[in-house]
Amino acid sequence: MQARRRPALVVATGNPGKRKEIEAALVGLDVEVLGLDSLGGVALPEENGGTYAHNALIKARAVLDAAGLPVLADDSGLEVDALNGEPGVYSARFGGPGLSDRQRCRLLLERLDGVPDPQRSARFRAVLALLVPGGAVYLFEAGVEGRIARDLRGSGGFGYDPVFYPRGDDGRLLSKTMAQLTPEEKNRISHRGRALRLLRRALASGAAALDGGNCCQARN
Ligand code: ITT
Repeated sequence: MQARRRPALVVATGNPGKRKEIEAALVGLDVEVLGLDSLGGVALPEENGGTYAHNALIKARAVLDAAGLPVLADDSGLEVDALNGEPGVYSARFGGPGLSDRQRCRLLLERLDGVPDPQRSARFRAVLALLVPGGAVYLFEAGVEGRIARDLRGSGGFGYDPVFYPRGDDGRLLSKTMAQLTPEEKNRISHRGRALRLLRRALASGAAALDGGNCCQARN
């Protein structure tokens, strides 16, 4: 009897921090998780959509067209209320190209200079797009509320984690930034962790399938 091959799932991201978090959250699922590096040079297209969902779909579609395999893409960002929701979908490009994560964090703190704590509210949002050959499209969206710090704290995670104090499930502000949490702690409360749990639930219940289906949208 031939052994059944596990279905493949390509994680369409060039961000190593995201990739690590997504792979950790998919452990135990009956899928073979592949990175873009295993596809031999598939490049992500320019993200010119105006929403996280649009950009996640742009990335997933390009990789599905190139690889012909189920694809999972993440588009996410940090929305700062005192900056009218910026940087939002432009989070990766905030301050222009060539800046490091830490330089972007510092730029954000400069832009918030003089803004008092109660007005430093912000949230991370993530949309995951799962595209399956044959046309099925699934979107999973989640967020985490929090507050922008006054300086950088911690060295875990990536991106804006050192300047973001998240709120826990009870709504209370944590005393650690996202970069001071362990990967497991971050995953439990983060936008991406929550969206990935929606995805896991959909795959486990059969509401989403890597070999067909229609479409669905789940929010948290
Ligand atoms: P890919 O498009 O290749 O997946 P990217 O980093 O360009 O990688 P996005 O376009 O979705 O991804 O940009 C999201 C940016 O938002 C990311 O670069 C970070 O600056 C920020 N961000 C998203 N999730 C974050 C998280 O969990 N912690 C810290 N910053 C995060």
